[in-house]
Amino acid sequence: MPLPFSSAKVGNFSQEPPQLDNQYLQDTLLRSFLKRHIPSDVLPEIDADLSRFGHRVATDIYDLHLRCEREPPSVEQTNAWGQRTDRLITSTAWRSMHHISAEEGLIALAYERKYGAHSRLYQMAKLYLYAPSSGLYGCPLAMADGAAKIIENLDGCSWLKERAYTRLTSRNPQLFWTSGQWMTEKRGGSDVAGGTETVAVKQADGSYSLYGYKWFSSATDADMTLTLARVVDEEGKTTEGTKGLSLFYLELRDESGKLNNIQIHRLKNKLGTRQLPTAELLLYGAKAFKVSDEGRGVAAISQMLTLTRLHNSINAGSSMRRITNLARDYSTKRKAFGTLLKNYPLHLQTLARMEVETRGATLLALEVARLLGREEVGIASETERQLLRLLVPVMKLYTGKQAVAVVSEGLECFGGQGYIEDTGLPSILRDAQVLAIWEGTTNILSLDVLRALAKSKGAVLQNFALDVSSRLAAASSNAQLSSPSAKVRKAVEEVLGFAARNTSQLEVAARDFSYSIARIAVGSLLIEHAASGVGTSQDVHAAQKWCDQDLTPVITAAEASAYTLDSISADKEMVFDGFLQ
Ligand code: UCC
Ligand code: FAD
Repeated sequence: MPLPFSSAKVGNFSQEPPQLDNQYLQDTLLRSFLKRHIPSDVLPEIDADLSRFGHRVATDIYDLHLRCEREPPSVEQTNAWGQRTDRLITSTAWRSMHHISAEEGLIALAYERKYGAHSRLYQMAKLYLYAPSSGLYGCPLAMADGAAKIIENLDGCSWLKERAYTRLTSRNPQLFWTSGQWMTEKRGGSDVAGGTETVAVKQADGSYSLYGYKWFSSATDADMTLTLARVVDEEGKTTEGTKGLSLFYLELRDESGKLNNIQIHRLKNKLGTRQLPTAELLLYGAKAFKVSDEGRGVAAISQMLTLTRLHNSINAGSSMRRITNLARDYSTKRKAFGTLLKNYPLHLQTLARMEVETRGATLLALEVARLLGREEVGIASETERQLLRLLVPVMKLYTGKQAVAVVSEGLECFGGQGYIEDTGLPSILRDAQVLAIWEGTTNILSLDVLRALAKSKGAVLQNFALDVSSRLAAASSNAQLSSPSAKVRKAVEEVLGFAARNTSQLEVAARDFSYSIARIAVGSLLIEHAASGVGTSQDVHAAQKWCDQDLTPVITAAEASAYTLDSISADKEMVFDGFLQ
């Protein structure tokens, strides 16, 4: 006799979900890069810390990360009596990230310099593990790091070093501060000089009162910020353009938590990074202190940009790593047409392409971290300093875009599940999309590459070519790497030749040119790594595959004629074809 009740039938099958294992122990590239560069007497200590942390980012920290996404911040502008409160409400998970960041020394590691030039690389390796489990807390950390860098290098200003630098670099969660970076206003975030309307009025005590509207301010729960404004002179006038901008330090709240003449106008309603409170802020007399020479604001904040752009690329590489690891694991659990996905050569090829892109982006970011570490302790050569200046925008523009492509491909590896919110997968793509936009868009960074070229009067390109050549020389005795090396050499010749022949077209070619530099840089790094003492047959394969699939420099793929006035005019006709206004 049938039972009167039964539970709904949903079938007997349920898919085993993808699993996160220790993210450090799984990461052969990260580990071998550290082994290659960190002296053997200190490596075990660093290795032990990263192994422990690699487990945390897959367990307790990952749980907090998911909670940050589920419990986004909000703002209470007024209380029940209509009084203005501007109270920013963040989740306990988000606030736990603050504690973890301090305790794990995620900023401190770089400034304690316990491991000299290797300290920066160690910090970035740790952030690489943290980023995809950080609930976007990597964003305030990036800005805190950039602010610490600026303050550390200030001439004098001992009060600020005492007050802010010690907190930004503290391991004590109660003392630890994060920073904002307010550059963007309504008129412009790329053209900061054209966009900044904020003015600074000098006060009798030497401080300034800032009046303006900051259009994007991420991590509004930060303790301090660095921002740009125009000093009002005695006649009440300001100077237009870059020369009118100075850099200011301000604290967001006083000891009692009251905002410093700042109103949180609204929180941005964003595609991704929803864990992160990004606000529009009205400054109506915020008390601030000038920390650059007058008119040197952009040059002064560019040190911060170097740091935040490196964080951006570390995030880009690690989001690619995260999705690739998850997709790889899933391929061992999901069956289609009677067998596991990993058994299909076509699926494996997709994973392999993602893997190569991930390795390339990661290697480029780690190399920049290594160079920065050398620069910070004063042992970088002039060539290395120039290389760093060139590679920062190249790295940021390339890895930001690749992250979107690889993460998008990664979601497809899960089929329909890749599109389902509570798998935790779609947010990886949403959050990756911002990596190409903030901290300078792809085009703006391409133009920054040209700025670096101009500043060095072209010497940086020659140094880049020499650097590539010396990396390839290390692979000369490895027959398996001779064909990839030849491809890189040819690409260098073509790209440098193009730059020399087409100086007047470089602005239009800037993006393709920068991509070409990125591809050559990554190719040479993969080859060098494969040829080094830590290189494995997988590293050799990755170098070969990169040079086959990615190396063709964009700049030579398109004819130089693509950048002429005629071609631009034809592009314009086509783009505006049918445009009605
Ligand atoms: O988006 C933002 C925060 C997001 C949250 C944080 C995320 C961190 C990652 C975390 C991952 C989870 S903050 C906003 C970021 N905004 C930008 O990146 C601005 C984009 N625009 C640019 O970068 C432009 O190129 C500007 C604003 C720098 C261009 O301004 P100007 O006024 O045209 O600049 P000039 O006149 O060319 O340069 C002024 C001075 C020069 O120095 P001098 O006078 O000594 O010759 C330049 O050489 O600044 C110097 N300079 C630089 N120096 C300019 N850019 C650089 C640079 N990149 N490095 C060194
Ligand atoms: P625009 O400058 O208007 O650019 C629009 C388009 O034009 C872009 O594609 C750009 O590449 C292109 N373009 C512009 N000029 C040129 C040119 N000369 N040649 C070719 N192409 C060009 N900013 C802060 O200061 N602090 C923050 O904390 C912060 N947080 C952010 C958080 C999020 C989630 C987002 C999305 C943005 C944040 N920003 C922040 C702002 C961000 O830095 C800017 O949005 C970004 O720099 C671009 O500026 P814009 O929006 O004014 O774009």
